[in-house]
Amino acid sequence: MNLGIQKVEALDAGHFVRVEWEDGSESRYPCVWLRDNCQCPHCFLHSARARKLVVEDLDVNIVVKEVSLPDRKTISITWPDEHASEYEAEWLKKRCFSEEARAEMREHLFLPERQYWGSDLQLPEIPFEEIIYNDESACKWLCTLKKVGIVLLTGAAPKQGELIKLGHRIGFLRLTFYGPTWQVQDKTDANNVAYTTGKLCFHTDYPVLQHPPGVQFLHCIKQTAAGGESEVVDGFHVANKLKKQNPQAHQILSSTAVDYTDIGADYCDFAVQCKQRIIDVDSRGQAVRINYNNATRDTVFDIPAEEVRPFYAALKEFDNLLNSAEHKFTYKLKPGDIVTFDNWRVLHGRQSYPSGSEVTRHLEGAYADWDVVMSRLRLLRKSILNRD
Ligand code: OGA
Ligand code: NM2
Ligand code: ZN
Ligand code: ZN
Repeated sequence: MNLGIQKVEALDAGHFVRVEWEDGSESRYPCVWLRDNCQCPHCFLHSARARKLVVEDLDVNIVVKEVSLPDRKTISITWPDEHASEYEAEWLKKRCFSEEARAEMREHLFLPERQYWGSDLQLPEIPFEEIIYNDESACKWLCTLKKVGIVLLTGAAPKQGELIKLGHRIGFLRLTFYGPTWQVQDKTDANNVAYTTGKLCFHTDYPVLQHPPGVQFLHCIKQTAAGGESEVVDGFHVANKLKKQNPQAHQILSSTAVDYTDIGADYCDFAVQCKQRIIDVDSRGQAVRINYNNATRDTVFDIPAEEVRPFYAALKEFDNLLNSAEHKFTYKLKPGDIVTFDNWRVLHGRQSYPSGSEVTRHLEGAYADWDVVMSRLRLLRKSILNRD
């Protein structure tokens, strides 16, 4: 693990430093990067783990004046202006520029591994108590949430307030216009279709926000006897299927900016507008976020008239795939269940249920940002690994 260095030399007229490790492998570091990342107190503020050196003071053509190996765990560089830098072997090894080393670091930092699923989903379950009191369980919860996109927490108290506890466990919840947490139940003059007894087709929450919530929690407090079943579908898996089946439809949905609107009052009054692509893709065309709520899709549609019908045709194709028996998974929440899911990836819906004068169904909901969730995951993983 803690590999030492057996040789160090300057290469390419001093533009690179080559490190030879004790196992015979090598790493090459560009000098401009080494100078930029000098760890001395003049260049780096250790209390903040942050760079003090400014780009203005960085010479992009810098070369080393002298490089040496005072011991097998450190390399020493003197720069042309006599500034001196030291770099530790372990620190350098982690930052090696080889394809493999960068892939390893990328995986460590971002856990990009994904398990796609369809109707065969084995909904992962963990007791709520365990993730609150046990770091291994909390880490397992968040890793699975990242990899699979959905985890059911069981055995929470069937009363409001459990999601506040979950918020404290990760750090903090995401406040929106619907409040810090929100009550999904039949309401008179509902300010959102979710607050009725009607069916909710597959959707992601809140595409009307520029940065939609990454993670959603739904805590079942009361469940109706008839109806009210939940449905989920893996949006990334279906987006891949659509790309294979109908590349043109995928192209339209990943390039058309769709208008969303949400106007009303709740936590405070609001008039939110946003443009989102229904399938948001990265530079390689891989889906990174689904932004789809048919209820809040605006009547305003800011595209040329000729493009409208092809858009609807593409949307219908995607919607059909989402709803196919092969892709969707159906379950019914019980009081005390908290479903936690990736709101950028997993689309969710619910069956309608009978309306009446009494409240027969009540979920408490909340959002969190992926930044907060991933931050907690990294910290939990670190504390678990360093324990023994
Ligand atoms: C929502 C929602 C699901 C449910 O409130 O956005 O999707 O089961 N609710 O009521
Ligand atoms: N609620 C559940 O995009 C949406 O309007 C999703 C949000 C009302 C907080 C519903
Ligand atoms: Zn320095
Ligand atoms: Zn929803």
